[in-house]
Amino acid sequence: MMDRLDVTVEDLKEAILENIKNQFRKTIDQASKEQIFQALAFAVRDIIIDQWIETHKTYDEVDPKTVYYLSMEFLMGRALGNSIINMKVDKVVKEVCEELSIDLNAIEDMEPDPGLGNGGLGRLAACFLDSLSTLEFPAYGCGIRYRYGIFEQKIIDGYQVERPDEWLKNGNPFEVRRDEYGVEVRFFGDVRVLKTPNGRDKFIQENYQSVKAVPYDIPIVGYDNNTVNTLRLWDAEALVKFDLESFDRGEYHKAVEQENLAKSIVEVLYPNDNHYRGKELRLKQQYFFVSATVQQVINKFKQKHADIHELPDKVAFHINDTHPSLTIPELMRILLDEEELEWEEAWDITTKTCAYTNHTIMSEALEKWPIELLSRLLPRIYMIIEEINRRFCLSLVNEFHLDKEQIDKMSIIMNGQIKMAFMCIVGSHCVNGVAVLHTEILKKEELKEFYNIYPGKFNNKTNGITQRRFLLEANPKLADFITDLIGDEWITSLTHIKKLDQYVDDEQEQKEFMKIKYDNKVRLGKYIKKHNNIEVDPRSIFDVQIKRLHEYKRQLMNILHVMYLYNKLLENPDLDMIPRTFIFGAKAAPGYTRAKLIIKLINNVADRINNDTNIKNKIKVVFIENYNVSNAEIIIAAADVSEQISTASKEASGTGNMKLMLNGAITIGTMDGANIEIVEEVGEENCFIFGMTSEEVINLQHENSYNPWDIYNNNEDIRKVVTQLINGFYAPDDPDLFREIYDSLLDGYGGRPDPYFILKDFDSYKEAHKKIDATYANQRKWAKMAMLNTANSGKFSSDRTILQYANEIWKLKKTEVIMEK
Ligand code: 26Y
Repeated sequence: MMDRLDVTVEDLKEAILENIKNQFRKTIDQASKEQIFQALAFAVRDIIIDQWIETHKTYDEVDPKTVYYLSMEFLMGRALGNSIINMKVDKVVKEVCEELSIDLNAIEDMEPDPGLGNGGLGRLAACFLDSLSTLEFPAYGCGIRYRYGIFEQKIIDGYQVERPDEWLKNGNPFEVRRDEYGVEVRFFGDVRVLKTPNGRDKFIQENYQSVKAVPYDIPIVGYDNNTVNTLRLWDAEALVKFDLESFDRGEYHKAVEQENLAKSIVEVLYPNDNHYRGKELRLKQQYFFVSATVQQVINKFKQKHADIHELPDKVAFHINDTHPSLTIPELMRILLDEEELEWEEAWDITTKTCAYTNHTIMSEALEKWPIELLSRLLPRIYMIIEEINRRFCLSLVNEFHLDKEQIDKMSIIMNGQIKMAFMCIVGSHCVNGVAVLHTEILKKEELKEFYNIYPGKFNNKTNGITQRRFLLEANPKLADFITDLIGDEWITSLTHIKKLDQYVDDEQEQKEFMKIKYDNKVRLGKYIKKHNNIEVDPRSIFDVQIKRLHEYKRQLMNILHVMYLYNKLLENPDLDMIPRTFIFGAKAAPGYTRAKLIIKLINNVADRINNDTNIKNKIKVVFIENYNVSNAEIIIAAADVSEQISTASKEASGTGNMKLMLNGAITIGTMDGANIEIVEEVGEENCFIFGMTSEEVINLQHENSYNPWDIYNNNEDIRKVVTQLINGFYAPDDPDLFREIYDSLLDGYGGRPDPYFILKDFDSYKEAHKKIDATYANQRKWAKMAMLNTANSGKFSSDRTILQYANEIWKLKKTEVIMEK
């Protein structure tokens, strides 16, 4: 067996120098940091390639069942550092860098952060790929090679400004174009029905427009094994090349049309998170990568297998939220129209092959495509969806004996719209939520009608995160500390981290743990000084809320509490409190005006407080520009407090909560999403829990009895803070700037009170913060609690999650890759 550690310092050094010479005609002293990055990245890729080839040779021989994880988003983060760690060549790379006087951190910073996702859903997909490779499961991630990922956020005068994310500007050393797997994807046109001699209808799409889908493969390196799976991102090209030949044949128009269609489809990631908009281009994107994936998988399957009925034994399609839901009718189309199966057999194969994960219960995030749009863009697919629905509704009558009212509620097609979540439930053998509470709400509230008829389909798979990126790579000091104490099994088996329990009362280890946190705070402090030009004190409590900006996540409640504390300090500058640094990182969807105004509010509050010398630096507020995976790694390692404060019932799971816990931050949170399971693991006494429960929220919603004005009138602290939104305190030049936020708290939702219950939860949030202050004053107690958080995070590894998916949904077998010498 060839060991990866066979990579020698000499070999790697030579590879880097050769790359610099051949690609840039330079010596290392002449090369720029960017060029050294390219040279190192290509050298690392060369090490990966042999294992990548061997992995697929093994898959070819063993022919194992493979999962295709279809997702519109993969929020991968940088590849170089992660590949180095997973290949276990980090020591060799460090030595080479020392010998060549390369500053590895500075070189790693040259890599653009591939941001092909918005937030939690996209990052989850990336963690899953890491775990699939590490656990040696055969898998592909399938998505879109967007030219532009999530926008780059600039803060100008306190406002969010979006800039294009040109992540491919200097090429991508980690991708390989695979021309030979290109397939055609068709849009628009009409469907002609032909009667064949055997009486079967044949469906022919005519007058369509098409594009060519071409895959780019990116290696996903497993940790300390030989498995390298593939993230396959589809690019679009014109099928008819814009050349003289077609020009001569008068196909000029067609060529231009195809070019435009192709270019537009893969142009940009939609920056909306949890907010649906029925845009034609987004539907094109969805069908484009789904159709390319399904076609290519079927082609590959048929090269090895004569009987298409065996597809579910070899292939699992996983539908990550409804965005790739067209997998279901596309697979039906191929089985019916190309493989010429009967409906029943095609349906049996499709439902056995597909599984679906729901990531949200908020109605504004649910995809519903207008019939007019879908049937025009994808005429044959629409016919199939209609037939799926016709048969489904028929079964509701005949099998489940439901009445018309009940059927109307469940019909996939209703009021001119197609409800994609319903189609996913009907067309999959398995439907899962992403945390226990979320799954229970799906079963008992949002999807109860479906749960009643298909109870066996529903199950929970609590989310997880990869400890390799979010501890081993992001927090090397803590990782070494843990490994020195308990060994390194936690890297591939996170439950072992529980062994830290025996040290939580040990004063020496507590001090060491806190020293590491302090060092990480110094590191973040430098980042903040450089990017925000704000001095922060690493001895203050670093209180962190990092996630997409959304009203349900309640960044507004956090900043209102900061405003409240500031008022207390203005009244009494000697107020006894431990200095606090409030750190925010959040992108708002560009069209989400209120979310953007909350960013402006945070920045105005920051400006005023950070520059007020009267309060003796007791509070600092920092808004980190352009929150992404790379700066998350730095922030998470440095956090003392993890803000997980969504209105209970609204956050499906959350995964940032897990990353912060793993790194020894203590949660201030509501009983929502996976917070509930975090509390279960670490104990309520080691978190700061506050606020209404999901039951209370749901009841209050039903009763419709919430009156924020009562709170406003009876609570002086709250009244003062809320009034400061409209009296110019934070916007002297434009006192009405934040009026819309003021209205939203009191009666701004079209006359309905704030559905996120910010004022209702405010007092208990405030009390929880007081407890944080008191607890931190006792450093030994804090250290113990923080260490207990790390020690009890074992459940939240994506390895555990993926093992459950693989065993219970996909039925995959571990397929070990052995390298020939
Ligand atoms: C329809 C479209 C605009 C849309 C685009 C993105 C809808 C939803 C999304 C993204 C949703 C998302 O990120 N959901 C999050 O998924 C995480 C992983 O399961 C959860 O931890 C988190 O609670 C949930 O908000």
